[in-house]
Amino acid sequence: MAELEAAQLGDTQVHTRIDERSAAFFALGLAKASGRPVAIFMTSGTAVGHCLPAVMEAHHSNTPLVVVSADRPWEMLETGASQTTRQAGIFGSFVRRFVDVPAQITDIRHLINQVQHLQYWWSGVTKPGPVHVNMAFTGSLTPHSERTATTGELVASLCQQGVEFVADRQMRTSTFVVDALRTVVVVGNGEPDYLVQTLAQAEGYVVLAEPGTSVWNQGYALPFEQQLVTLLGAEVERVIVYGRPTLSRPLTQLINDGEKVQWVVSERADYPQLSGCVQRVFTSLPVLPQLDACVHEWALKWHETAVKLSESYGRLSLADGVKATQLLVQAETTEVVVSGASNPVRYLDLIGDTGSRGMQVFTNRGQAGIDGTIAFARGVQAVVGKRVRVLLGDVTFLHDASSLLCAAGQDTPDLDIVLLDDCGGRIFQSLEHGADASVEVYERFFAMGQNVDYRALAQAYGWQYQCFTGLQTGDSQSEFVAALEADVTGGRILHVVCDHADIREAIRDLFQNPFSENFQKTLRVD
Ligand SMILES: Cc1ncc(C[n+]2csc(CCOP(=O)(O)OP(=O)(O)O)c2C)c(N)n1
Repeated sequence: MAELEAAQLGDTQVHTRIDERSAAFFALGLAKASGRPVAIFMTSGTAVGHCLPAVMEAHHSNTPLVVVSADRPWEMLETGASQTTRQAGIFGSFVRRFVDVPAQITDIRHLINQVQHLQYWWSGVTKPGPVHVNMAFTGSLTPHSERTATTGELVASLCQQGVEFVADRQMRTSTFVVDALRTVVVVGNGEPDYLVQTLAQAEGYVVLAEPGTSVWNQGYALPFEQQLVTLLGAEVERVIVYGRPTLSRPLTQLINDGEKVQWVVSERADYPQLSGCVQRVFTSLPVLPQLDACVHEWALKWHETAVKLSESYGRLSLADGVKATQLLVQAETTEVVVSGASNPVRYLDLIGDTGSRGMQVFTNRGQAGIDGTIAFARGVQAVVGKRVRVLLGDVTFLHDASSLLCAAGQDTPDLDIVLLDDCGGRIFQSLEHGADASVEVYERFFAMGQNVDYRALAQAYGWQYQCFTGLQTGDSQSEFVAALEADVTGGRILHVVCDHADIREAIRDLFQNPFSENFQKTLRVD
């Protein structure tokens, strides 16, 4: 119990028992009678197993029980070390959530963040239930060991409600006053259905959204979200997150910045927050505060910067893949786009067309996998019944090439597969991997470019095929645009050969301040 003694317990009471089964049922009684969560702490081994009956009861009766079990570090498991067994997941589906805490924690905020996510289960916004936290320890847990301090943090964060969870019924009674916080709304995939209507009525808010969200598709978001956050993010005072943004580092940093007021709108326990700095989680759409006129003015600056970026990008030498994406989006004939993961969806984001033409973009951002993209697009095409354009990298294409298959006697679908062929996975080239690995290591283990005759492959599956090289030249661009505008039926593979040598620099150029002299110098003079 040393950790409990060390913790900031507030008005939390501590009881002791010698039998874990009895302790767990005692805790259950406390929790049921008080309606408040009760934590039970025990050593490793069979001690944990003794909690199962009480956990089962807590599950079926929606009682907030928090089982905190001590464990040995992973290297001692399954080695014959004393008092070790398989504690991970021991309660199976009887707990709402299981957290396995390693012996070494590099940043205590991560532990606090996990506890804050657990608090969802006893916040009152959903049916409560038991959770299990399994904590590994190296050495003995003495009153003054380093790990005791960590456990103290765990206990302290269990004792405080770090996040305010706001449910629908609470919202109706609470009225927001006008406030003057410079606010950015960030929308990721999995956003609520009626968000567009909410944002249509919200004035003075800067709205940023990832491609594929309803807000992006319907043109409600500012273009160039990554660039804008990089340039102006420091001025933001409040962030409101809808859905699960996953696409870019600037946005990830913004929504995890503890210096800003952070609100999340999510009905899920795994609401997006990595660093434990969220203050409020709304489990249904909140009525947004009205913003003071000075905030409206501040938001105008974001709009002006977006316009400036848009003007400048028309004159910037874009990398082949980015250029192809831009031409694809600008083509009047592009109505529905399926974007593969990796760079293509980021190119869509970077080039800044927010789909104001009503272009519809579909992405699979739930897991951001590169798998199944062609099959997925065929599914989308079968529903929308018009030509669908798929934007994907070569590895993504090859991963799912077998989905080009059509049954005997069946026509290929009305699908344009725009294959950005930069000979392998190039996303890592613009990240640390690219900077750290030698060219040989990068090509072999990260890029993994394959030797493929795409023309022959297209022919084998009965798809039409066109190849475009040197997209930097006007001729090649016109050829590509002509292909996009052609009146055709059936499936086509539009193979764009991309030069990837300077991709890192080309992407970095997109992040310059459009008002700076330096940036102006990088523009093409027509
Ligand atoms: C199923 C699956 N396997 C592996 C990954 C990891 N991964 C992310 S991006 C990427 C490379 C994709 O290469 P490519 O399709 O050529 O696109 P590029 O990076 O060149 O834009 C890989 C392997 C993943 N996201 N999904």
